[in-house]
Formats: sequence, C-alpha cells, structure tokens
Amino acid sequence: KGKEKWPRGDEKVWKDGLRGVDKDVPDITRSVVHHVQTSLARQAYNLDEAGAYQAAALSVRDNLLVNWNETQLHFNSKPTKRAYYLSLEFLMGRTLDNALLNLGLKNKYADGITKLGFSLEDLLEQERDAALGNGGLGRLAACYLDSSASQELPVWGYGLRYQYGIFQQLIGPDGSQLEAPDPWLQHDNPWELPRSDVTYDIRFYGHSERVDGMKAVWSGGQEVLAVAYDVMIPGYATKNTNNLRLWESKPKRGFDLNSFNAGDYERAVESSNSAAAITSVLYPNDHTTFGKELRLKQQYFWTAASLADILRRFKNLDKPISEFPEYVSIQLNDTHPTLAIPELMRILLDEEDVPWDAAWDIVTRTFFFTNHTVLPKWPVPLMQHLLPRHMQIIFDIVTVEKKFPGDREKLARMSLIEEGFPQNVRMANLACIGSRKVNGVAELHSDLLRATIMKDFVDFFGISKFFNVTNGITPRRWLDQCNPLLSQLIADTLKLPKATFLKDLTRLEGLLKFEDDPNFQKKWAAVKQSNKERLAHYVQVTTGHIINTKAMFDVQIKRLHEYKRQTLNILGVIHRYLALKAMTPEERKKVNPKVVFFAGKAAPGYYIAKLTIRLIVNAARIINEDPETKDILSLFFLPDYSVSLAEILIPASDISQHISTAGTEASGTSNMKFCLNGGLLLGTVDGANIEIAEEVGEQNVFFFGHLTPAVEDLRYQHMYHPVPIEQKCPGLAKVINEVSAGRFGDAGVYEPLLNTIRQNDYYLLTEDFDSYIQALKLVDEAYQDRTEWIKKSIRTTAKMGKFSSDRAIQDYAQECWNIESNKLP
Ligand code: GPV
Repeated sequence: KGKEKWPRGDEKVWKDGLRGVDKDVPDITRSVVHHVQTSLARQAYNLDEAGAYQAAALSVRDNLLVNWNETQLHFNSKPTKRAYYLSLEFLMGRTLDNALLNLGLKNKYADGITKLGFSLEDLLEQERDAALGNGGLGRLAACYLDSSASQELPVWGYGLRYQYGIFQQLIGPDGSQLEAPDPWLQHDNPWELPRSDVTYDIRFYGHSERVDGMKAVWSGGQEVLAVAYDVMIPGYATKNTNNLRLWESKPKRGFDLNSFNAGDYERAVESSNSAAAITSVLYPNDHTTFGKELRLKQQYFWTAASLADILRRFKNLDKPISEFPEYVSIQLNDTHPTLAIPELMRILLDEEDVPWDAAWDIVTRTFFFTNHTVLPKWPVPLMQHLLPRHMQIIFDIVTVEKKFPGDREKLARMSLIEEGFPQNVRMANLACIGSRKVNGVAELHSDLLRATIMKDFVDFFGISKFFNVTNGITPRRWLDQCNPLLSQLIADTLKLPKATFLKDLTRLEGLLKFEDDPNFQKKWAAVKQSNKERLAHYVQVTTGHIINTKAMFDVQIKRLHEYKRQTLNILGVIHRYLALKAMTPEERKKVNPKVVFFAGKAAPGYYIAKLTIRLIVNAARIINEDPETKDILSLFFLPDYSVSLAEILIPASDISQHISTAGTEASGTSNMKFCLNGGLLLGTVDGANIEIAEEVGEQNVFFFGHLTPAVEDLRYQHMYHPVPIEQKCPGLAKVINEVSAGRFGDAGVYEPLLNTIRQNDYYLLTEDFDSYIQALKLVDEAYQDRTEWIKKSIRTTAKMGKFSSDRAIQDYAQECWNIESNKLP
C-alpha cells in the first residue's frame, strides 16, 4: 500500500477521541482509540490491520465482560441447577463477527471503525480461527454453547486450552497433504481471561493404598497444576453471557530446585516440560483413539480439574452432598470424559466419606452420555500405571455382574473389562452404566445403538434410559453470519425482525407462501449467485484460478474418512470426465457446466485417506487444464479446511454431498448447514439425511445407495463370495483402471487405495457406484429446470426449523438436565 497517509481516517478523531473532547466522536470509536493507545501502547501512526483488529476486539470484549459478570452474579445470587458440557473439543472458529451480531452492535462498530480509516470486514479477516477440534463433534459443542447462552440456560462448557489446535494443512508438490503446527496463541487472544486464581492440583501415577475396607489413599507420583482460562459465550439478543472454561497444565512449582542446584539442569526442566506437554496439542485423530499415554493424561487432567471446580461451586451452596444431582448435571460428549465417573466416585468415597452405594447413586444421577459412534477402549496396564485408584474403582463397579449371575456370554459382552492380552477398559460400557441416560445423535443412529452395541444394556436398564437427540446447528453463525444476504432477504420477505426467525427457526416455514412468486424466486437466485461469486473471488485470490460462476457448484467438505467416501465422489468425477472426453464437441455444448469442490483434513497417520487427497489434487491438475472439457468440468481441492472456510463454501453450494455408507455416519451436521442455506442434498439414506428428507420431502433431496439393513449382508458376501470388480461394477472398474494406469500421473501410487475397493470393499463403493452415477444424472436434469430448482431450494430452507441447535438444547435441558431458562433483567 506504499504511500499511505497516516493516520488513516480522520486525524481529529484520533486526537480528540481519547481525551473525549469532541462530542461528535462516537463511544465506539473512542473505545477503540483507547485500546490502541493503552492496551496495545501503539499510535495512530503505523497502525496496521492486525493492530486495529486487536483494538476492536478488546473494545468488544469490554462489552462482553460487563454482561458476563452480570450473568455470573445473577446465577450465583440464588441456588440454581446448572448443566456442564464436558467436551475435549470446541471448534469455535472466529469470535469477533459472532460477538458483534449477538450483541447487536455490528453496524455501530462498522461505522465507528470506518471513522478510523479501516473497514470492519477487513478486520474480521485478521482473526485466526480457534480450531480446538477435529470436525463434527467439536463444532457441535460450539453450536450447543451458542444455543445455551441464547436461550438463557445456565450451561458451562469445560475443555482444554491446547497450545496448538488442529494442524494446518498444506498441499505438497506431489499433491499430498503436509501438516504444519497451528500456533494460534502466538498473538494475544483477546477472547480469553486467564484466571490465575482458579487452579487445582492434579495427580498422576503413584500408588493407591486401601485402609479399612473401602477408604483408600492415593499418593506419590506426579502432581501438575490446572489453570483456568475463561472464554465468554454471548447469547444472541440477550445479555446472558455464559462461560467456557478451558484448562491449561503447568508445572506445580516451576523447576525442581534440588536437581537444579545439583547441576542437573535437564532433570530440572524435564518435569516442568512434561507438565506443560499435557495441554500442548489437540490429537488430530477423528473417531479413533490410540492407546497413547499422553491422550489418557489429557482426559484425566481435564475431567479431574472440571469436577474439582464443579464440586467447589456446589459447596458454595452449602447443601448436603446427597443433593449434588439436584444442582449439577454433567453431559459427557462421547466417551472422552468417561473418567469423570470413577473420578467422582473417588472424590465421594475417599474425600467426602460417602458409602459406596450412596456414592454410586449420586454418580448415576449426575452424568448423561452422548454416543457419537463406535467403542474406544484403554489398555488396563496403562490405566493401572497412570491412575491406580481409578482402576480399583472400575474393578469394583460390579452392578452389571451382580444382576446376571448365570449368563456368562452376556456378562462378557457387558463387562467393563474386555478379556485379552492386554485387558482393555471399555469406556462406552462404563459411560453407559455410570450415566442416568444415554443418547445417540440422529434417529437412525439411536435406533442402531439400541439394537446393537447397547442391546444388552437396554435389556438390563430398560428402554427408557436410551433416547435420541437429533443434532442441530446454530442459525446465528450458519445463516445470519455466513449468509447475511439470505438472512436479510428472509427478514424482508417475512416482514419480521431477524431475531424472530433466528431465535425460532421454524418461522422459516413462512417462506413456503412465496415459493411460486417469480419476484421472490429471482431475489433468492440472486443471493445464491452472489455467494457463488464470493467463493469464486476467494478461490481466485488464494489459487489464481478463475471459476465459471454460472456453473453448478457441487461441494463435499468434511474430514477425510473411508466411511464418508470422498473416494466415491472423486471416482464419480473422473467417470464424468471420461464420459465428456468421449463426446463430440456438439454433445459437450449441451452439458451442464459443473464445478466440484472438496475440502477436508486427513489424520496425519491415515494413509488411505491421504491417498484420496492426493488423487483429488492430481486429477484436478489434469482436468482443469484439459481444453476440451475445462469449461464444463472443473475440480478444486481447497486446502486447510476450517470453520471460516466453511462459512464461505456453504452459502455458495447448489448441491452438497453426504454419501457415507448407510449406517456409518451417526448424524452429520454440515448437511443441515447446506440445506439451511438453500443448497440441495445428494446423499445416502444415513444419519440426519433421513430426517432432513422427512422434513423437506423426498422429492426435494437426491437419495441413492443401499439401505442400512443390507450393509451387513453385502459385507458378508464380499468376504465369503467375492466377485471380481469387472463383473460386479464395470463402470467403476473402468475408472479404477484409468487411475491405476497413470492417467492422472503417479502410476502405482494409488494401488493401496484402489485395492481397498478391488478387495473386500468394506465401504461398498462397488455396490453403490451405479446408483450414485444415476443420482448425479438426476441432479443434472433437475438443474436444467432452474425455476423448479429454485423452488426446491426455497422449500429446503423453509423446512429446516427442526435442525436448530436451540431445539436440540431444549431436548437436553428437558430430557436430561432439568434446568430452566433465566433471563437477565
Ligand atoms: I466419536 N464425530 C466426530 O466428529 N468425531 C468423533 O470423534 C466422533 C464422532 C461426529 C460424527 O461422525 C458425526 O456423524 C456427528 O454428526 C458428529 O460427531 C456430531 O454428533
């Protein structure tokens, strides 16, 4: 920007702003100037956008702090039942825009900042995502915090303050994924409040000695310090501002002075390093748990600190410990926080002198467990070493064993301990028996839980312990914030303030009245078009490619996983490319142009998933350069998928893909985001896709593939009666042979990926490929009739009310937590 004038904006405003001389300078401008000069100790001269962002954020934070303080006071003023959401992941994304919208201050800040010579929109781009999560599970936790605060519910989140969030994804010269660290705290984080006064000692290792029967003493080992950092969670259009408390690990007393004095510097820093290591990095493995000691340490450190904090808050109420569940409900987000169950037992037994049965009664009235997928387990020897007292307690929890004295097989299935070498602790079984209720995250998933992995427990506890809460998304971020044009169009059309439908998403049904109105249809299409242009601009700036925004935009963005079947999608794209190549130029002229977008990270050690990325990137390099087809087919893998990138991609999609093998995707939540933004859905009969179709009508979605009940049989067939792929699915075989022969370079490189399909094809690509291609054809045909397509799009948005996370949080509040809304005056 070379010869810029300093200061930017109006010099008088900068000068008078701080001293408050000029009555015309708005408070907001004054507050930003104040933070530039005091908090940042900088001047108007040479202030860059990063600095201006910091000052604006600190100014907004002042507003949040006032509300946050009032909320805490309000809820402390009388004994209130609270709920706590324990999640190892909170995928928050950016905060500034969301905070401004929730506070209703966005326009005022935009004006105030313009006076200082900056643009709010540019400053928003300065913020780094808080990416303390892998994918759906972590983003769900973030949506639930927003909905809890927005509905004035007393809900706190508890998690870890990782020094490094999910890794940054780069694409190497050969097209493969490379990983770089995400040092997101490198610059000051204005959204957190360090609480050096809120700390707890957390013990690991050592030994546990039982004195007179039940009472035990756990001592020795390593002690580390948990330090609290608070993140303010503003509700939408309310003063209520909740808290997310994240724990940082620190050495209990800096250096070990004895070793230090003895000259053993390395020994002295070793223990301090190992304490700090606990919260250093988010594990980048989605769904899978490896038996890694540091991961188990994270889980215990976090659950122990959170429980100690919850207990201290309860004790302020001065109630008998037996009433703990009357004031505290704790939601376990998957099995990650399951150690909270034996930890609360340990506290009650060993510190509070509660007898075993009474303690177990308290525990099983406090916890609620949400299952998001299959069953992780921990090796008994590792648990015994790290948490000796907890291992004793787990061995003592014999509820289940007592009730079925005869049935050995059932007992073995339900046991907390899986026999073998080594033995394993089954965390899902422990979470189930230690909780009041257990839920899955979509109807199909909850049905599957009851029918399969939880079946024995259903027989034991009765069906009413097992229920469903279909996931949801916050309409504040996933409509108003990411798609302001659509949000405004809806408000204008329904003649409602935005807050009305953003707080009650079922109000969108009002749009159905306008689906046939050509004028409205035109405006609807214009919004989609401008979101497509916004995405095209992003792609041009970041990759240099120019995109045809008149083409259909087809999007699949999610973690790379075999079960999510990005491989099916890319092989489908290649199939399309080969078909286009076989056409005459005349035929090609009639083809609907299409741009396919992929984004998503693979776990660094997930070899097959990384090969899929490499295939997408290299296929794109060939396809996008092909003069015969590039106007009608192009393909992009956008690196480093994040919440902020999703906010650009989702509003721009015409069609999005959710194509997991039936019965494998517990729910999915991006499917809801696309549909809320008027994108149509192409998917399998899986997870929440089913409920979306129920809401919007099957004629408005594109379904394909085998159904869940068929999957097991097909897999059995593949195992015991394999049929060569050429026979089973010639169309797919042809595509695979082209890839194998090196049509997209790297001959030989993709064999391990292709072999997963040629061999036992666990995720059933050969079974679903033909109906997938058929469904893509139907999508093309439907897109030709643009008016009908727009109507489908309007209907889809209109029927998304059910999928607000406000509804999901209401379900939890009523079915589990038994808490009530309490609005600040
Ligand atoms: I377990 N999920 C996730 O993102 N990470 C995990 O470790 C586990 C589950 C996801 C599921 O895969 C999605 O289907 C679901 O929508 C999401 O959790 C939220 O429930």
